Amino acid sequence: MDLIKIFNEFLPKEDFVAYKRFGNGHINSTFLVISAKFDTYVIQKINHYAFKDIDLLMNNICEVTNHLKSKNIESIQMLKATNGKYYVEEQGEFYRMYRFMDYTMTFEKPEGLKTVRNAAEAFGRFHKNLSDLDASKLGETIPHFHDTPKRYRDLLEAAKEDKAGRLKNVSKEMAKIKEYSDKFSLITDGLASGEVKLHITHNDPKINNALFDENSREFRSIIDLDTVMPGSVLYDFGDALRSLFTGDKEDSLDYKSVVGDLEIYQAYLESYYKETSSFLTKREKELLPYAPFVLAIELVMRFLEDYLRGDVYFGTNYPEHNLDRARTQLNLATSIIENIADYQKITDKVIKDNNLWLLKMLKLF
Ligand code: GN1
Ligand code: MG
Repeated sequence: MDLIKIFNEFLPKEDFVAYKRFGNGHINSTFLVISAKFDTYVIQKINHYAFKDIDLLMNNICEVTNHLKSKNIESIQMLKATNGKYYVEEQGEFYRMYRFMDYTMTFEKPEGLKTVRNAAEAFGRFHKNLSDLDASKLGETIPHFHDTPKRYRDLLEAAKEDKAGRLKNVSKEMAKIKEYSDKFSLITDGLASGEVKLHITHNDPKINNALFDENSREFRSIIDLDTVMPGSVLYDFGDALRSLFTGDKEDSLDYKSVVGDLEIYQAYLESYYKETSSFLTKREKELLPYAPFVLAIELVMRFLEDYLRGDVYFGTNYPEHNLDRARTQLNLATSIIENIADYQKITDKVIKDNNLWLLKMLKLF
């Protein structure tokens, strides 16, 4: 890969000085680049095994960033290359580039409840700000991305094929997942019946996909927009919490150390609900406590499927990496569902308090 050449296809008149590998994503390869003018850029090699249609992918991203820009909301902006596109092709690989947002940082785990609240507000506003973007302008970059019942069928298929000869190592996990199968379609059934609405959602709202100001720790922008497409806000709500509960322990070998945290749940819900209560449907509100479980068990299936297929999708550092990730998320999913009554209680209270506050405000008028 010739990064200098790629850089100059976006900025023919600027000089490239240095680069380093950057970020902790499992899908794309990311590089931080500095130019002779001391401007910093991000170059990403797009994983086209995961993203089959690069034009559709880049079109989605530009629709979203332009929409945010039109509302004066700070966000990353893709650069146009000399070929007139927002990506270049180099030896069968696809690259894109954008200006790094100076003085920003990401968290791999929350720095206390303040980060949790900031992230919740950020993703809640993201949903709100994109709610008037015409969804028909966006395509599905990965079809059925959060279709949990389909993810389960894919897992069973991978188990049947057992391409990597690893099924023998995962019988306990397969049995445990099966126990939960009556809950896989909670969100997709809602979408099918219309009780859960389609929105433009992020679909990968890991805590490290939000940029924060280095000094104030305030939220600046949401990144990693590859999976922004029509979906349910419950996907984002559930996955953000799954990621906050997991923190930087997604690869932990101490599986049992990864469990749900009711304090984090409450803080996230309080801030998220303030931003979104006006458009959440009755069914969406009912499903809030279940969403982190559904997204955690779905990720168990995805890691396990990849393990059974021989590690073709997620980047791995050692042979059992996907299995360890699956076990960690399985412990998390189990801990959430075993305590679902507590998640429910907190949800009821947050919704009730919000309603009371609204009533109080109404009385003032
Ligand atoms: C991938 O790119 P990254 O690491 O932020 C994955 C997510 C998973 C996550 C698990 C496109 O996200 O869906 O939740 O790994 N993204 C894609 O860490 O599959
Ligand atoms: Mg990422």
